[in-house]
Amino acid sequence: MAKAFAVLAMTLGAAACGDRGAGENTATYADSRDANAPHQSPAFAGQYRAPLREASVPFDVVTVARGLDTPWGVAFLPDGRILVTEVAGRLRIVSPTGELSAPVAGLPVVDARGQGGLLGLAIDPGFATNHLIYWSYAEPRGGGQNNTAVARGALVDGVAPKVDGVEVIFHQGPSLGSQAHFGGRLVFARDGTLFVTMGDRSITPGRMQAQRLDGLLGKIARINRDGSVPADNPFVGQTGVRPEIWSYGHRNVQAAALHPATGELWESEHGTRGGDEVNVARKGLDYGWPTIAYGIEYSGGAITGNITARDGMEQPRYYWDPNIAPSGMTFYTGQLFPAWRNSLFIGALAGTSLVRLTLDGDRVVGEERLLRDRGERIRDVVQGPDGALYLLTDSNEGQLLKLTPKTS
Ligand SMILES: [Ca+2]
Repeated sequence: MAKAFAVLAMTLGAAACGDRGAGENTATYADSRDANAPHQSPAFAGQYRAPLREASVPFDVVTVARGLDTPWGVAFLPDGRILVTEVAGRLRIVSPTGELSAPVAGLPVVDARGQGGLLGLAIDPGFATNHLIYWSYAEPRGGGQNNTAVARGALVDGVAPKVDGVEVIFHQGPSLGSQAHFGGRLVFARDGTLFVTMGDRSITPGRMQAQRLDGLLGKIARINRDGSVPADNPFVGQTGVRPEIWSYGHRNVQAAALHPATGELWESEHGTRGGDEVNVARKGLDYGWPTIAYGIEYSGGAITGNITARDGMEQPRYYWDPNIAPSGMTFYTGQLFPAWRNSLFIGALAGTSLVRLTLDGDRVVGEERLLRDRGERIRDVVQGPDGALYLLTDSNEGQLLKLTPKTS
């Protein structure tokens, strides 16, 4: 192993950081738990266990809405109302004062077993005139099979809200009989194309397709608003390759956001035990899963070839061991919390906290865990038009929370 790491470190042109076990000052890291894979070394300094950097910003946690049954995605309409998905298949409109609408009618049936259900949301950049919204979901395909899908429709307001003209614009293929790893975040790029994050479906037949370009398992896709393929996607025109693919080698991407300065797509994905990652998902690149990975199998033991780096495969910008289980992310750009500007916020499920990463370019230089005292799984985080941070708690008694500057 030592020889393999030395060769890989040279190949990468990056100095290995050495054994992070002995001598590490864990008191300066945000997580005091032991690593699952202490034998592994990061590929570059700062890729792992960034120093604890607490901004010590005082804030209040305000409950905007409660009584949400396992909410998953949250998005703001231009008028300040809030859309929230509940995994069982219900889409709710939340007023600024916290009233929940009746479920929005007209959505396709979802497969809500396991990690499936109604998932992510995006609002059309032209919503003010076309009223189009987009949602991702686990799509039942018969015989217990399913896949991630994306639909869109025009939101029609009223006492009984509905979506009109619904079209399913994207189907992940192939379908598999699995109830896990649906990905599900939707992010509009600046050019108006739509990124769709997906997973490898967890089971071995899916995992082994994350490196294959003839299917959409373990990929991030980029599509036009009508579901067609942008002509400048990286694999357009190649025989036997799905042209929707933007990047590949992903395990399960449940967090994604555009960097406010560069416009690039950042994502955070679930690894195995000790391998959650932050990546900058760039055009046509391979993010390694399952050939390279940090951490170990959940069942114990090494992943695939037990290597963490290989030529031609991208290193994560950052990884966690032990896991946080990342879901939902946003770059903070608002005025309410100047000390948090340009931080990357990520919801943590297993980590039951809100992770704040301090960045220097595409390097993570500090980490802080907020809301730890509440002990809640955080499923999504977005910045509201008022500059507050809005969070969903992952629970069958879920809440929409808002962080605002402390008033007393
Ligand atoms: Ca990776």
